Amino acid sequence: MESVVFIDGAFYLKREAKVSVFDHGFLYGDGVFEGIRAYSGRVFRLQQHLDRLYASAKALMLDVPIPPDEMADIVRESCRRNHLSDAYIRLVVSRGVGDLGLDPRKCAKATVVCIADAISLYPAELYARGMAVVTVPTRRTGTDQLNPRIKSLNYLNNILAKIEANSAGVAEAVMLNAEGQVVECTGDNIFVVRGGILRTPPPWVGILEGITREVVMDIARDAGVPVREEVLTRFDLWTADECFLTGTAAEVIPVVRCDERVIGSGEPGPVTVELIRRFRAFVQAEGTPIG
Ligand code: PXG
Repeated sequence: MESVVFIDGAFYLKREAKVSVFDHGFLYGDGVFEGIRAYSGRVFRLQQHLDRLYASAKALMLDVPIPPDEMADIVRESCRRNHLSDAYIRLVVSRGVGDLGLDPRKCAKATVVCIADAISLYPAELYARGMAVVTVPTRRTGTDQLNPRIKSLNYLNNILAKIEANSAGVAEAVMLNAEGQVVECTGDNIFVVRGGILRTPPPWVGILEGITREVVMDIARDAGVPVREEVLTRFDLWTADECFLTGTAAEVIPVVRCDERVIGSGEPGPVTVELIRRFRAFVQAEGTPIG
């Protein structure tokens, strides 16, 4: 059965789900988005994703033409119509249709899209054995530039970083800020464990404050693992006992090599394995029912 996609108030068959070439999301990357998961019939952290979406839109002075409670219904309805109880949901709000000038005032109304699709999981082997990453030359945009807290449609720095990881033959790129501090990966936050303490870069170095990151910090504290938000350098990655990434798509995924240095034992460490186990249980235990 063909899936359906919500665009501006109606559902369209996937092959007919199209937006205008004059949409400034397409012409300029002018817009915001969210990637959300549903597990076993419940949308995980829906309110937090909506809060971040509306905050990103506000920062760009982008009026979302649908209030948050209706947006929540659209997300749930998208899952229902596509008969999905486990889903990857993409919400996009773009500036809308305008002319060829970049002035957003020419765009009368924002375009709202909701796609609910089957989740394509990373290979189980990556979780069991861990992945390799490299630090890359392309920097994460600074907080004084395109603020990384805005989850915008402009991901070109991250895409360049991904290309650099591809060239190095590894699965992910670790991005640094202008000072060379560790920020995050192209679509995931990063953590290290050393001496039993979990460390992750603080918001001010220029991260997207990941919803999975927050959940994992809470889970770790509940498990009795001390958690610190601290500036990390490449040295801290190379000399960590354990390392992992967090994100809506990847969940919690171990990292066992960085810049050709073996991390810890070269296998996913005990804290990482325990947090993966707890995270998987946690996502099944809460969420907004799809209905
Ligand atoms: N950092 C960045 C730059 C991100 O884009 C995260 C961290 C993790 O945030 P959450 O809230 O998901 O824990 C993201 C996540 C994907 C994909 O399909 C994910 C993101 C962006 C684009 C694609 O893997 N964002």
